[in-house]
Amino acid sequence: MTVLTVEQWVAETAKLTQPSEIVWCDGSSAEWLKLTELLVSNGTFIRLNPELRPNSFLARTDPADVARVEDRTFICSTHEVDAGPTNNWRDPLWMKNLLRSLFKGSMRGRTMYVVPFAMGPLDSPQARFGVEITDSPYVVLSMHIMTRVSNGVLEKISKGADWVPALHSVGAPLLDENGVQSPDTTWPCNVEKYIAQFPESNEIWSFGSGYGGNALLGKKCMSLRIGSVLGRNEGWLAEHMLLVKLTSPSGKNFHIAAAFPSACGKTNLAMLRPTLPGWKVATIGDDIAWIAPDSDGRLRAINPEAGFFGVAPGTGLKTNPVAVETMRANTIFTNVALTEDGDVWWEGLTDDAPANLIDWTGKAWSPLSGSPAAHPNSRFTVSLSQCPIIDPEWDSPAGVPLDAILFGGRRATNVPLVVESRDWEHGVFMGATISSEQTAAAEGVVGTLRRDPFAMLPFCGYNMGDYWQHWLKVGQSLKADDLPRIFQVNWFRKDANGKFLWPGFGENARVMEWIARRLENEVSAQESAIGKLPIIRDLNLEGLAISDEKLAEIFQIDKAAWHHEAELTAEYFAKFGEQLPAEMGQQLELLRSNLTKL
Ligand code: GTP
Ligand code: SPV
Ligand code: MN
Repeated sequence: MTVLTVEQWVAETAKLTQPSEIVWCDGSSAEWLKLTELLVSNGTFIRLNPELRPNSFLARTDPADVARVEDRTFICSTHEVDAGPTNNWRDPLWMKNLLRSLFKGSMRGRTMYVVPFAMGPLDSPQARFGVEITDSPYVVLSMHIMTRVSNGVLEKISKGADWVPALHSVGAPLLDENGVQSPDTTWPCNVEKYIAQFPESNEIWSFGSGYGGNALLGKKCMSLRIGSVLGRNEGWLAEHMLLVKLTSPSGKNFHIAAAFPSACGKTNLAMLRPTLPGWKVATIGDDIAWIAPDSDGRLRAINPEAGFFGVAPGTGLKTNPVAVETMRANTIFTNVALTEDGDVWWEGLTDDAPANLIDWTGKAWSPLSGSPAAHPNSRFTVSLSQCPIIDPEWDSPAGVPLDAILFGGRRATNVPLVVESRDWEHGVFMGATISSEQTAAAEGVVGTLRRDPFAMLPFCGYNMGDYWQHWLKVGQSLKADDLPRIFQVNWFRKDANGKFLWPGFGENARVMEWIARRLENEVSAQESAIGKLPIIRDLNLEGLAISDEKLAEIFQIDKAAWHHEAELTAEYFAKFGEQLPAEMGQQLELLRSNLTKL
């Protein structure tokens, strides 16, 4: 709950940050035109060839500002236990003092933009409002795409709606306190970075980075870190999940949400083009879902976002043709390579790189350069409305009823292609125990296995143990038959030579079909130590060249490896102390006793 009016907050912030100008944004196309022209003229944007990629731009960041900075992300609750063992905690007063000193004069010589935005359709009962103050026009344009920016938001706020003040500065003033000017760069940022959430006052302060989730504050900061706390207080769930409608050949619809860690396949599954005849997928969301019980006692979900901020590398006509079609125009590309004819390229867009590329750092590139042409976390930012398979209900204020929830990660070993939970509690255990190989979406060593419960490790705004408890509580408050069924999937299991066992992408439709048939009770499953596995003959493998040996390997449950996994889970759970729900301990005991029976 904010005590200040928007105007008061803006005035107070301007006094602190001392911008040369204040601009109130309305999300209009005139504003888009003006700011894109500004960024082209100051060199932050390169306008792409309008004949190949109309109204689209390439931005190259500072090489030290290319991903979310998890080490610099803080949950500032009064008590450390409320942030929990998986978050970086700082005392809110201490953090505010520090941030005030950093923000002091941080916008000198720059324009301060005030961006009112809605997460969710403006009139949805599930929508939430925010106002981002930023000194980055790149952020304003990205917010145009990713959220619903409009004056309607200010109207809602003036009529009493709650709102989240979200303050952002790249931390690179152009004038010092004596008015001495320093030259601007094409990607201003600061070596010192702070992404601070205040879950007790619903505030966000972000300093020093202009990139992605660090700077587009409606996304991870508000929709997940602050959102998860609002959800706990109010009885709903804010999740790092894609959302799709799957339609069977007979026309039956299934709404499915899936939580996979960053860069583990959400956008790809959200835009799945099934290889199975007759099956269809329609996209509703690719990164965030807000899920709440409705008056019929079912869980309904909305996608609070309005755009995609998708991983570019690996996105090509073979893997994700829908994404390629979506970004045909009106797209901001960040840190991809530039082609000779003024278009974009990245590893995986085509099999071979075009000649004479300029890499993401602005240097001439060839396949012999020894480094990728596009940064591994390079991204495209584009409106959901441009997706050729967007579901008409993506904008529905009431959201969609959920039939199934999937948990997944990037696991070279152990975790089978698909396994169904026995019940909600077991499903929560599956979510709580996800581990995944680290990707380039965050700073850190790519490839190391880390726990990423519910794919929310970097995004949960409170104690993860309490978050599991909240999930259990939501399940207990509804009838078991009305709850979505929970599955675990893994597209990334590898053979002894390090090659993926499963072809993935469009072929994941085969797993989705099995899930749909389970929801319809058309097929049975076999009980195993870790949950319900498919009976192989029930998987639709028509037209897929995969050997029986490979298939067996994809579903193999290695007793020793799982015993080890259970040991690691016990160690992990111990970190949560009293916050670990008893049910999670019981599920672990059940797993252990199942394993001894193998
Ligand atoms: P965030 O936007 O960071 O939250 O990522 P995301 O979960 O949406 O991941 P995305 O779909 O963008 O995929 C990330 C990377 O994984 C891309 O390089 C994809 O090509 C690759 N990928 C996605 N699905 C599959 C799959 O089924 N199999 C394999 N082998 N790779 C996949
Ligand atoms: C993720 O890292 O999960 C993303 C990209 O979706 S960012 O918006 O930077 O968080
Ligand atoms: Mn994400």
